[in-house]
Amino acid sequence: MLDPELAERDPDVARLIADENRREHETVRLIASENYASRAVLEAMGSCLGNKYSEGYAKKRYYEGQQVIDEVEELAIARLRRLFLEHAGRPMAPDDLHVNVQPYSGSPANLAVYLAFLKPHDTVMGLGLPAGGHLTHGHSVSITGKFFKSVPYGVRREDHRIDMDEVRRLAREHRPRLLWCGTTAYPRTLDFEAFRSIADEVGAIFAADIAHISGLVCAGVHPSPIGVADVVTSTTHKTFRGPRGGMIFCKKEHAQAIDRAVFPGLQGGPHNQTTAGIAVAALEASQPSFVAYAKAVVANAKTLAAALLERGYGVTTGGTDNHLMLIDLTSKNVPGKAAAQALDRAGVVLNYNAVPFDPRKPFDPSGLRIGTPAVTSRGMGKAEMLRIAEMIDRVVSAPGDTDLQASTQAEVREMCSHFPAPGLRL
Ligand code: DSN
Repeated sequence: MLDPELAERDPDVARLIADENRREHETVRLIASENYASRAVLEAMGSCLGNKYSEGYAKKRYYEGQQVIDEVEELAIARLRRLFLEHAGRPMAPDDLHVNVQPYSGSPANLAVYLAFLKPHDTVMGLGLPAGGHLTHGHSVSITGKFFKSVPYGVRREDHRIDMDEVRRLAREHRPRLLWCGTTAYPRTLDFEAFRSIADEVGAIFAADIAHISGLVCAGVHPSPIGVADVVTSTTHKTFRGPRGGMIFCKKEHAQAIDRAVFPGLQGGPHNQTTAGIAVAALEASQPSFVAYAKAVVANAKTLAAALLERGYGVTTGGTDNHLMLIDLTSKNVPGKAAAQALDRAGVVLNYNAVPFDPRKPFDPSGLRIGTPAVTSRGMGKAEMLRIAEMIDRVVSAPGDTDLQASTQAEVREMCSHFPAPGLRL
C-alpha cells in the first residue's frame, strides 16, 4: 500500500506543524518548562514503537510480541539508573535504585506516588502553588487537594525562600503521610537533606519532584535527591530535554508499590515511543556536552536575572541558582499578563506568573516567569542574554506600542537566525 508523506496525505496538519516549526525557530522561547528535543529524540517519538501495546513490565506483559519493547524499556531504565546514580545525593548500589519509565507525564507520575503510599483523606504537605509549588502537590483544584487533606507550606515573606522552620512546624503539627519537595516557579537550590530529616522525624514518605531541574540534577549542577528521598518523580521534557513523558525513581523497597500504582493502578499500556525517546535523551544527557549545557543554562539565567535587576525589575529572592527567575513587575506598574502578551507579540515568549504574596489575581498576576533551558539549547550565551534583557525592558516599558513590538520581533527573528535550534527543520 502506498504510504505518502504527511504533506501529501494531510496538507492541513503538515502546514500547522510547519507553522509551529517556524514559530519555535523565530522566537526567543523563555518558558521555563520548555526546551528543544533533539532530532534523534523526535525520531524515536515518531517511530512504529507507538503501534505496540505492552501493558505490564518487561518479561511480565499481558500481550505477546514484546521481543523488542522489553529491550527498549530495559535500555531506558539502565541508562537512567547509571546517569542519575553518578551524582546521587547519597551513594546507592545500582540494584537499590528502581526506575519506572511508564508515567505518561509528570502529573501521572505524582499521582502514582499518592496511590502507592496514601489512602483517601491522608495528609499531604507540599509547597503551595502561589509560592511556586505544583498543582499535584495538594492544591485545592487538583484531585490531590480534593481526595487528600492538604497542608501547604510557603516561602518566607522577607526573602521568598522556602521556610524550613515552617515546614518542620507544620509537619510536627499535622504528621503528613507524604511530604513533597518540588517546585515549578522557585529560583533557588532545594535542600533535600533538610526535607529528609523532617520526614524522618514525623514518619512521612519523602517525595522529591524534580520535573523542572532533572537536567541540572543529572549533570551535577543541582544537588540530587537520589538516595535521599524515598521517591523521585520527574517529567522528561524540561531541562532533561527528552520527549514529553514521566519517570519515577525509588528505593528498592518501594519498587512494587510504585510499579503497581503506575500499572494497573493508573494507566494502561505505556507509550513505547516515548520510552525510546527517554532512552535517547538519557544517552544524550550522559555526554560531557550535556554537563556543559546544564552549566550554561544556570549561567545564562544568572546573567539575565542580574541584567533585569540592573534595569530596576524586582527579581524574587534577588536572583537565581537554577534555570529560572521570577520577575516582579510591581515597580514597573505593568501587570504580568499585559507584559507577557506584549512580549509575545515581540517574539519573546514567556508566561505571566504570580509572585509570592501576590496581591493580584492568578489570571492577571504581578509577575513573569523566565527560563533559559530552550535558548541555551540553541547555543545562546551571555551576549544574547544581555540583548534579551534589553528587549524585555524595551517592550515592557511600552506595552501598548505595537510598532515597537513589530521592530523588536524583526530583531528577534534576525538574532534567532544565527542560532539553529535542535530538532527543528530549517
Ligand atoms: N506546566 C509545567 C510548568 O510550566 O511548570 C508544570 O507542570
